[in-house]
Amino acid sequence: TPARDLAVAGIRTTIVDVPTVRKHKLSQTSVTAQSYVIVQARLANGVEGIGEAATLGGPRWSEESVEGIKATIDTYLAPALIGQAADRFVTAGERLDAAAKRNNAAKAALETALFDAVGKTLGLPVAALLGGAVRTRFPVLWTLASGDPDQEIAEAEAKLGARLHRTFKIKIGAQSPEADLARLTRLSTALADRATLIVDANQAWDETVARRCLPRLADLGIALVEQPLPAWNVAGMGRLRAQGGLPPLLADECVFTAHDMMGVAQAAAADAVSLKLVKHGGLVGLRKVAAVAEAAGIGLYGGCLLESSVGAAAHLHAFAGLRELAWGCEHFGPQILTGDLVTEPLAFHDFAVHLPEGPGLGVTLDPDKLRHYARS
Ligand code: MUC
Ligand code: MG
Repeated sequence: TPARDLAVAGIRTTIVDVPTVRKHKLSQTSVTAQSYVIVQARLANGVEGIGEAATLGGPRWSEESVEGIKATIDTYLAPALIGQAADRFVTAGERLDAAAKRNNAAKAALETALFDAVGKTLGLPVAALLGGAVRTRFPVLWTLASGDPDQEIAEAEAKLGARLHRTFKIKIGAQSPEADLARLTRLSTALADRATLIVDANQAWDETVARRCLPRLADLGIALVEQPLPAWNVAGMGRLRAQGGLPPLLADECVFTAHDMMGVAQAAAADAVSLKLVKHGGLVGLRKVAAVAEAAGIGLYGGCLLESSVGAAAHLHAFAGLRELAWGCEHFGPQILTGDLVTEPLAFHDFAVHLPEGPGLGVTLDPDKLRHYARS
């Protein structure tokens, strides 16, 4: 087989469960292990590319679960790519969309594996395939989500001391707004002069609660509020922003597609958008959403779903070529896992996560670790 034969020859999917260092509590779910589907795509030239579909607490953050992702890839999506040229990313995306509606995390994992395989074949990083890297270091935040303020303050102190993180995202909405405000008051008193604090409500509040609580978050110096309202209530986010005197709002679950992004722009419903492969269906889709946001003057934030170094590397390659990434990124995922899936996990130092070097994603799947964390 010629070394440049980029036809997709085979696709393998593996469900893995990797325990986290502590319980991670969101408004709608809590996890003690992160579950992913790892995709291995083999080309006719023998090169293998990898990708990852992340979930958070089963089908509760979005509608996709690892069980559903694996079944959809094996039954519908992989057959649409077999025999196709791996470097025709847009055509591959079209074929995936024809084979299955939505299923964005599944599609993103497949497209990532194609990018990795093509990059490895050509000796180019994925960022180069996407137009070239503007940056190789990304300021990275840490999420405080145990729900116990004493533990959260101690955790933040340790991260500050180790020069790993100085922006913290606090997960709210699992308890009453009053209880969260008391917790945030404690955190901001302990940390505010040394750290930037943002919050993520994961859709927990309604418009009335948000109207009452957002000014108090502004008083506490909270720099950004992520998805305070349900994903459907884009108009409500627009009304909140029109009220003024509130922290900037970050759109997360309300923006999956470029069309969603356009709707948020038209409703003036967000100051920034969280970009994630699981929402946008791949690196090409992520860059499309980013382009719509840029056109509307909406800032870019490098979002995550607690990916391992595989999925995090894919995001960094997609973020690397953005002209502006005003809000930095949150790819702390590799650091919250008790183990990783690659031979050399992503590097974290000086308050940043660093773009791995080398062709493709720049990370190598460790077969022993894959076997170790694979669901039996
Ligand atoms: C989310 O909604 O942003 C990302 C970081 C984190 O702690 O939770 C996720 C999902
Ligand atoms: Mg969020």
